[in-house]
Amino acid sequence: MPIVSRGFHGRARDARHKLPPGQYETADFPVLSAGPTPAVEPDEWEFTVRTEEGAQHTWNWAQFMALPSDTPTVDLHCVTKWSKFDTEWQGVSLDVLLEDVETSAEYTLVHSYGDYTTNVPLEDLLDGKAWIAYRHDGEELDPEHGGPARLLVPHLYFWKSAKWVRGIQLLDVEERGFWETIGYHDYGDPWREQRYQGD
Ligand SMILES: Nc1nc2c(c(=O)[nH]1)N[C@H]1C(S)=C(S)[C@@H](COP(=O)(O)O)O[C@H]1N2
Ligand SMILES: [Mo]
Repeated sequence: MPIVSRGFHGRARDARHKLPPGQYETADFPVLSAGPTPAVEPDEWEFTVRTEEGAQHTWNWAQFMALPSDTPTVDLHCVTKWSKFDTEWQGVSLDVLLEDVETSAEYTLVHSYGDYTTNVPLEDLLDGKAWIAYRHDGEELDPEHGGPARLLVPHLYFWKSAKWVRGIQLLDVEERGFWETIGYHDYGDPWREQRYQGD
């Protein structure tokens, strides 16, 4: 009988999870912010979708809370090489927020309070792939992790999941965000290890 280490079979999640190339698993939830945590109170929070034609759709916190929400459980993959499995969120699907928005744009630039930006193709925000999340692990989203609300787009490297999100700008021509401008990949697929421009 072959000798198989207990750990190999012992972890139920091995059946469901794989690590993208170059990543390691952590149980921690590291905080990675390029600047200070902006103080954004829900009663001053607004989320705006601006189309390539200049039309604006804005939700305040009460309107946003009244939208139907999902409770996705997802794996996170940060470009600094940590991955975290089975994180639990509550948020509004971008499908809901973009439902009545008329656009033929292919690109988006996501904007945060505090001026962080990141570019994501529109199709990567649709079809159940992205949320504006406002709860994590059964609690209100911690300000350090992006509260009151952050983008959650877990199939791309975690820098695409903009914390303190305040809006999405729809664009016909791609514009690079904060990290993409200084050398990180425009798309950022962890499974293809697209860390830097040219990967
Ligand atoms: N507004 C804003 N969003 C951001 C960042 C940031 O610096 N500012 N950092 C990104 C990076 S590089 C990562 S890995 C994740 C980290 O999220 P966390 O601090 O909740 O782990 O947020 C992303 N979203
Ligand atoms: Mo990151």
